Amino acid sequence: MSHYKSNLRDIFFNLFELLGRDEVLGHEPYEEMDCDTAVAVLTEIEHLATTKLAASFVDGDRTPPAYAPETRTVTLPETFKASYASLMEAGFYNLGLPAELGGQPSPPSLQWAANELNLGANPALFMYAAGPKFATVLWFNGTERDRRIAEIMIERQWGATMVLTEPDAGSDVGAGRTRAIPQADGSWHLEGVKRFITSGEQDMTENIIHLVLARPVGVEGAGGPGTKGLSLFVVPKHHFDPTTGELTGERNGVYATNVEKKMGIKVSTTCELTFGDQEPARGWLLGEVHDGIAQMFQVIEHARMLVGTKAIATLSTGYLNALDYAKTRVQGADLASGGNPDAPRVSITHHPDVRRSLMTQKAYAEGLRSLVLYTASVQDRVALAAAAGTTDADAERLNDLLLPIVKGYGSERSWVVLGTESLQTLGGSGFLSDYPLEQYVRDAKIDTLYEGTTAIQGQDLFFRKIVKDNGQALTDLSTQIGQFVATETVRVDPRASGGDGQLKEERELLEQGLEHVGEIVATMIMTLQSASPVAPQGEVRNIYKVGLNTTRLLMAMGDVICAWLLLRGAEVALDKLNGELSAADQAFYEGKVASARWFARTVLPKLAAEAQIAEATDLAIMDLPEAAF
Ligand code: ST9
Repeated sequence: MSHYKSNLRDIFFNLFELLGRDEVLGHEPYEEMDCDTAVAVLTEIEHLATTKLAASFVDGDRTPPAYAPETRTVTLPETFKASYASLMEAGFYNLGLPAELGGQPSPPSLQWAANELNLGANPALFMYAAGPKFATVLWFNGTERDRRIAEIMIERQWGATMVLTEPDAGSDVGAGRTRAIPQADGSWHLEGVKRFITSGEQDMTENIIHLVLARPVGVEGAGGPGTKGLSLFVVPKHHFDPTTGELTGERNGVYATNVEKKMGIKVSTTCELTFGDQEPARGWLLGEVHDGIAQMFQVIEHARMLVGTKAIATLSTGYLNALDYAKTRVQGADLASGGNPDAPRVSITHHPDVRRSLMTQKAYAEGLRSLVLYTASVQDRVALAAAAGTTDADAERLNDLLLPIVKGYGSERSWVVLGTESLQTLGGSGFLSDYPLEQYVRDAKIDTLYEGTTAIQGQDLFFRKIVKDNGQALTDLSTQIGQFVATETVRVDPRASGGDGQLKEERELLEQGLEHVGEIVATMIMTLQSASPVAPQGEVRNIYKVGLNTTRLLMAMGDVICAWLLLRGAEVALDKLNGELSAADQAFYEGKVASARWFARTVLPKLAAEAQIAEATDLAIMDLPEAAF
């Protein structure tokens, strides 16, 4: 039986009922991808994910890749290779490719819906399969030669990697020391050691194209300190003919010199790559010498969305596994049976604390899915504008604002809820490898770490996406949420007891939550201004108070956005509940209303405390001697 429990129903709800993707699907430039086709594609991917892709999920964990130091090669488990072959044969990677590269143009919202299914079933598999998507970086940034290489990468299904991190340059990418030395033939020789390179070595593809950040040396005006001195190089594992793609039989001097042993996602190789310690590691510059970090951020932005999607996909299957278990696990009597030892034993879904836990899981899984697909729908606007030869600056800005929240908030909430609620629902059995929960928890922890830790996401959100943006995207988003709060509705929930049936209390909670986020932002902005040396009584150390609150703001904003999207979904559901429904739809929509209410009532009230804490932040822990920790 598959470990992977998908939630296609909720994906369809988000795409078609909440986010109105029928306005995009079937219309230029996606004429051939109408709603029916999109549903068929997602249904097929869901089947593939649940069967062939999920099939090697456990084996990939229990039989991790074997690294042979003498040959510097890796052998992946055969079951995993079989899943990989199925994924590539199915060819759905073409959804994310431009038509010129043989792609089937489709909006980002459909791509991310599909990605959730693949990432939930077998995340490592999907990351190994990113070669065609990586090829688009060469296609959009390169010369004719690079564009031909992009075609070859797709035709021959080569693997690809993003190579930034070094032993002493993790979050601080600008500290990287890998050097690139220009050669007379126009190529470059790379020298240095990179670390934590996902998919850096494997035995499933004929070749691997590494996209490597390195610092040019000996070139006037290039290679200065920090991230701006980095350039991006295309470094193949094996040399090849750049017109035909045929391998020349010559090995390039980039080798996996170690493969890390890890807590989770073990089948995904995490490599140390050494450049130029044997034969020269030859690479070719992509674009101009000063473009490196901006080009790499094209990859990073995509990968941050991917990591957030991976996290929520895992939470969703974690919740559905926990739910299945809870429905069949009989334990204890109903709490209302008054301690009668003869009272019948009941399934644990009868117990209040289990219900609390299940609803918490459901609300976060659904709220985070809406966050991912809402962000993807903003990316649809960006893509539509690009296809029309224009730009949608508002959408670009909003997408930028949302990305650290998808990645940082999505991964933190998913991992915590998986560990504290989903695994916990199974009691002691959750700790056993008989069930997928313990692997989910181990596999999902990485999501808060790679592609920029949560701390980096919080800083990115505040300093780059709010302050540097002059608060424009934040204002746009707050306005949207404020308009929702202010909208009078006539929706009546036939099942509401006590309330007025119009989500009135929940709207008020959302309004208050939004105000509290506004208070946190205002506190941080004022503190930032007071840290300016040119401000009257400016105290530069006040910047620490801002730094003490960036993660708080990230999480608070995530809570408010999820609540808003869940409540929007609840309104749609209430509309549906006033009509004729099948039993399955009735239950589905009731569940949507319930999870939105639960989230609003149990999560949003905590934001008042967060705002108070932000306002009361002082420098006490910054003044504390290190020895006192
Ligand atoms: C890793 C791998 O962890 C994990 C899993 C991999 C999964 C693989 C599968 C992926 C598939 C991907 C397919 C690709 C397809 C793509 C298709 C697209 C065509 N947004 O603030 P400054 C830029 S890998 C955009 O001064 P510092 C910007 O150019 C390791 N751009 O930074 C800026 O210049 P300007 C992951 C941004 O203080 C310039 O950087 N490692 C953004 O010099 C300098 O900015 C990390 O993620 C942004 N948000 O450096 C590193 N931010 O200002 C984490 C910066 O002129 N560390 N730029 O525009 C950081 O992010 C740091 O904040 C830092 C700081 C390095 C940026």
